[in-house]
Amino acid sequence: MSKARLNIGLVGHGFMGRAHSNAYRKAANFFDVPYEPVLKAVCGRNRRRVEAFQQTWGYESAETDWRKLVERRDINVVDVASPNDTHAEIAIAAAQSGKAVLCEKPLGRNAAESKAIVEAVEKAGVPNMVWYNYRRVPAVALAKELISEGRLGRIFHYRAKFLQDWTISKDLPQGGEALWRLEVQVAGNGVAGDLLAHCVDTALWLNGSFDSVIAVSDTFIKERRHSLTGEVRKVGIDDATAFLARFVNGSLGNFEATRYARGHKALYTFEINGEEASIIWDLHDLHRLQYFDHRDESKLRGWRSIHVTDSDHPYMKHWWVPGLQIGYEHTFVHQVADFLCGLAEGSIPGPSFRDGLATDYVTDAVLDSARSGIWQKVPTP
Ligand code: SOE
Repeated sequence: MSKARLNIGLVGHGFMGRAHSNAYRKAANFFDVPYEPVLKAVCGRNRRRVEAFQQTWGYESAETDWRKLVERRDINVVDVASPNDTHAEIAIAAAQSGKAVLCEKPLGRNAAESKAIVEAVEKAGVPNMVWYNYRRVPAVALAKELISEGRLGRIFHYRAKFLQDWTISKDLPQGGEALWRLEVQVAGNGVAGDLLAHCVDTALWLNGSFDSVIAVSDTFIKERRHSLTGEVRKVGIDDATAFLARFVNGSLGNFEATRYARGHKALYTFEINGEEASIIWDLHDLHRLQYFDHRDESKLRGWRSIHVTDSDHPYMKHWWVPGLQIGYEHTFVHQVADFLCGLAEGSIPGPSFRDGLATDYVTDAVLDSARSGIWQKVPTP
């Protein structure tokens, strides 16, 4: 029996546009989903480039004005994968047009913007989800299962870092296509929203709400040339930000993100220490979960390196035979599959836009604390 079709309108066709498009194409092949996503339209400002993307990925049409895409009656889902400064306007307009809305992380450039987006989708009552994809790495989902089963016992510590090194050169310009993440007006902030936000979203999911934070932050390169205008401008983003946290469950958090850790390209790791057991996960070895259980017989006790590829591990029965790994792009496929199932069941799994707002409350509090030098309470959304 043929499945109901769900027409996708994608705004933005950079790195994330590719990751999302690949996921729409694969989800119905590997998962028993109730809808078939149809690549109906892609939107980008440059006609030649958006049409090239349309051809490569098999979209039925291309638009150069996102407003036209949002108004189209044949679009069911608007996927916002454009730079951060466009998220609020497009997501709010899409909600007001009654579309389901998916949005790349971070939801807004700050919590105020995210709050407006949340209000719009909740007022319109439309399904919504933020692309915090690391929740859907099978090993991270397994960590969630182990914690939910109470295997770690009382949690004492949550430690996470996301390290990169691609902005160390002082000659790297800011702004423009591939470099908008360095321009504060477009990105909102630097590593706080781009990298720490991933650590915070995972932590909220695995360890619950934050109570308060205290942070340090710096901008190592103070001025950069703008890639489009050539003008040398002050850099407004945070290059490196670290913070300590108190969680509502009483555990202590320790977080760091930087683009100045020479040698590290995307080292996202977290470690959780509980009374009974601990877990460690590392994006560079994303199919493994390290697990230590103090209740094991003492002569055999030690860190287990679980190869998360078995059919009873999260998501894995949909892929290959046990022992064969999957990777980064599959996290987006999982997100689409979960979204489609949630749509049919009338309950979209997280992270919702309200969850995205919770992350932005934390990153705003972190940046406030870095400025003030004092502990900041984290509001609950
Ligand atoms: C930045 O380099 C970046 O691409 C982030 O924007 C992504 O969210 C992260 O997953 C990988 O790094």
